[in-house]
Amino acid sequence: MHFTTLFVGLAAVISLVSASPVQNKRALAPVYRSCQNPKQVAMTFDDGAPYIWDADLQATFAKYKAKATFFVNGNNWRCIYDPERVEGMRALFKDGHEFASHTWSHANLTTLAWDKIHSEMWKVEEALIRILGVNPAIVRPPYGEYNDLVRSAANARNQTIALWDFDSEDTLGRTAASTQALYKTLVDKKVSSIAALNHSISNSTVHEVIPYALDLLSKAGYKFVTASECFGVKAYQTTVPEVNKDTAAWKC
Ligand SMILES: *[C@@H]1O[C@H](CO)[C@@H](O)[C@H](O)[C@H]1NC(C)=O
Ligand SMILES: *[C@@H]1O[C@H](CO)[C@@H](O)[C@H](O)[C@H]1NC(C)=O
Ligand SMILES: *[C@@H]1O[C@H](CO)[C@@H](O)[C@H](O)[C@H]1NC(C)=O
Ligand SMILES: CC(=O)N[C@H]1CO[C@H](CO)[C@@H](O)[C@@H]1O
Ligand SMILES: [Zn+2]
Repeated sequence: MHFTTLFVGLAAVISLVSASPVQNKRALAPVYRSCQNPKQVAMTFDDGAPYIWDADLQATFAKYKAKATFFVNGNNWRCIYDPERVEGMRALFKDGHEFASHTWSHANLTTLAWDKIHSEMWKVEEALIRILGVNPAIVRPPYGEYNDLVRSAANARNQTIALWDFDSEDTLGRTAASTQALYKTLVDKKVSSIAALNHSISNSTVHEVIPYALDLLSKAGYKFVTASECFGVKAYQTTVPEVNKDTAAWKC
């Protein structure tokens, strides 16, 4: 019995040692789906942010002293360089909300070649550096679709991949009431922690579901955390002074 355990243990050590040079050749970014600690909830918003309801979302979160995370696209529902969107993002950022990459145009990264993946990733990083002065350390691939090429591209860019473990399904044509019911079921199940996916481009998400969900979750004793706190990673690789200068180049 002891020999078996020892043997398995040794075998594991040996395979770790021999696997590491191979891994280094083409290291893959880690993929996170769930918070590291119990009673945490990360409310994350994709696709919009910037979108037209950001200020309303900001006010709702302020009521609960809660922080959200925005996985932004550069050019999806709106252009990230639209002056109103720039202003909205800066206001959220100043309030302590977190920003991460959702890539430039919401393409399915698993269909793209290496260079195109990098360009989808870089263009939105450049926008966040220009607008907020931060280079994100977290990327969420559109549709949650990734393969090893995407993981190695993220790793080469010093980024981790963040997914979710609760989909509020607000893009699937649900009514606000049925999305609220999904949150209710989740809280009733007393799940340990929650990394929730929502879409800030949905009117009913922003105005009906989120106020309900924040109330429910805070009463159930969950602590609202950003994606980086939830997954236990850094939010940003570097922070640089805001680069507000040459805005003529800020185009979608
Ligand atoms: C993304 O592309 C892969 C590979 O072609 C495909 O299997 C998958 O269904 C696509 N996902 C979406 C959401 O379009
Ligand atoms: C958004 O939803 C609210 C109700 O929650 C409604 O009053 C408003 O007209 C909607 N706005 C748009 C642009 O659909
Ligand atoms: C990589 O990102 C981390 C934060 O996640 C940062 O501390 C580190 O400086 C970055 N490394 C490089 C080479 O940019
Ligand atoms: C815009 C977007 O990413 N929509 C996705 C949201 O999540 C649902 C469920 O995972 C997907 O079906 C949508 O494509
Ligand atoms: Zn998306």
